[in-house]
Amino acid sequence: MSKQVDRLMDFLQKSRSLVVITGAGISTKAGIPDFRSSSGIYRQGGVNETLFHIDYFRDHPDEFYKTFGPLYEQITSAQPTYAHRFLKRLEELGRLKMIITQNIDGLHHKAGSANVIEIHGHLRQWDCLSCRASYGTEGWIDEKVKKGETPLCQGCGGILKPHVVFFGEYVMGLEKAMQFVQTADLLMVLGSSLVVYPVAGLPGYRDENAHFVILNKEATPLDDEADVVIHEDIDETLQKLGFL
Ligand code: CNA
Repeated sequence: MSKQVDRLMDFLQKSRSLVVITGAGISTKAGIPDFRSSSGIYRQGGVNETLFHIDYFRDHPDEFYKTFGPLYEQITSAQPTYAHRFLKRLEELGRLKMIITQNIDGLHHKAGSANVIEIHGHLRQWDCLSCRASYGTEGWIDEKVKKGETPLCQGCGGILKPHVVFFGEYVMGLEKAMQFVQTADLLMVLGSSLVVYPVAGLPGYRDENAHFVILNKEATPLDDEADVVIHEDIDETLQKLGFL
């Protein structure tokens, strides 16, 4: 094992209060592209940050759903990766206190993790922009969205919006996330470019004695602050630790 992996193992064995921040990179092995890496959604053409801005959604819901349909299909059929299962195991062992995820794919839930803050929301709920009614993912909503069609509220005919945080909207659970970061003796970031705020600012709230680890294929703006940085595939790194 490399020195960095040895150190990570040591931190994990000693930690009693681990908090993990996850980003799109933890789910690429499940077949869901991230946003910013070389094979990410932004490099595929046709999709950019505008599509995920709340103003665009309000003004062009049909265009949004047309582009989002195939991505939704990809996300909802994906299965948890080794890393998702690894985190669930650490929770079972009583070591992992909280996962703070930027992902909307629900894969931590699918893996069975209970302590998850989904700071950018999720796709298990749909909210009417007009009358504020909420729906779980019912068959008819699922079918429509997969076909690239706009789901409408059964009560008032308003546009249904997935319960996710678009650019230009407030994130969910930030206060709670900050509190968990402050109590961590080990803070790990898995698969995030650490450029999207406010999540990119969360590591700044860690205790000065906490260890800080970043596992991400590409460099991040916080690499210099971390005790361990490994620029490799997350699953391959975690498999070397042998917890599962
Ligand atoms: P990002 O900015 O796309 O960064 C992802 C990072 O992960 C990149 O730096 C990659 O180098 C790295 N990466 C990709 N695959 C791997 C791998 N197998 N092993 C190690 N590192 C890898 O994504 P962030 O999460 O930082 O940005 C936040 C956005 C992206 C949030 O708003 C998310 O909601 C949004 N997003 C979510 C999903 C999802 O739910 N799965 C998918 C795409 C985008």
